Amino acid sequence: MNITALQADITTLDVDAVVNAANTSLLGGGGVDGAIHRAAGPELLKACRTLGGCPTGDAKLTDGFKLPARYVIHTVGPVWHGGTRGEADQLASCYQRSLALAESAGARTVAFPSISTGVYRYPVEEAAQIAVSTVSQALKQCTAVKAVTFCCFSGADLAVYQKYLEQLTA
Ligand code: AR6
Repeated sequence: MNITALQADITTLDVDAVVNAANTSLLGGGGVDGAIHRAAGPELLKACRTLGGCPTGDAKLTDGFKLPARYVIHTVGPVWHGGTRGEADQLASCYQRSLALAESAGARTVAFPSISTGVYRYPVEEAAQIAVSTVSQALKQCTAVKAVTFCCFSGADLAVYQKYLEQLTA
């Protein structure tokens, strides 16, 4: 299948583009954002400073600098407020906008972290379901992007993503 999940540190992945779960400032933070900035080096922050931030649900592209990945796609997931403030649509939009940017950059392989499910507290079950269904739909419109990986940090998250991926093929 062209959509898979694995357990890894996303900064180590040899893919064309890694997606960063950033905040609206795009100026760095903790979690996967911190890890990506540390691994990419200070040039990444310099590049991000020129972008003027990013609204929730949207995405912006930079080079990957010292990362194995050629590009970083910075997207801003929603903060979880119980699910009644449009979080699901915003999260789906992160995956759609990120894939659209990957497609226009000509990236063939893309890795996503589990957007919003850390500091932003989105429940992983709901988030994984949205991630898998949105990516499987959006990939049908892609010609450049050939493969997407969900890069899970924990084994527990990986099990959830695997479950929804299996349902796709069932
Ligand atoms: N590789 C892959 N996944 C990771 C890594 C890594 N190196 N490190 C953490 N994760 P989070 P959010 C997982 O909190 O919820 C930042 O401060 C983590 O276990 O990184 O979207 C930003 O600047 C979780 O499953 O992102 C924002 O302010 C997932 O990545 C805010 O956090 C997302 O957790 C964004 O919060």
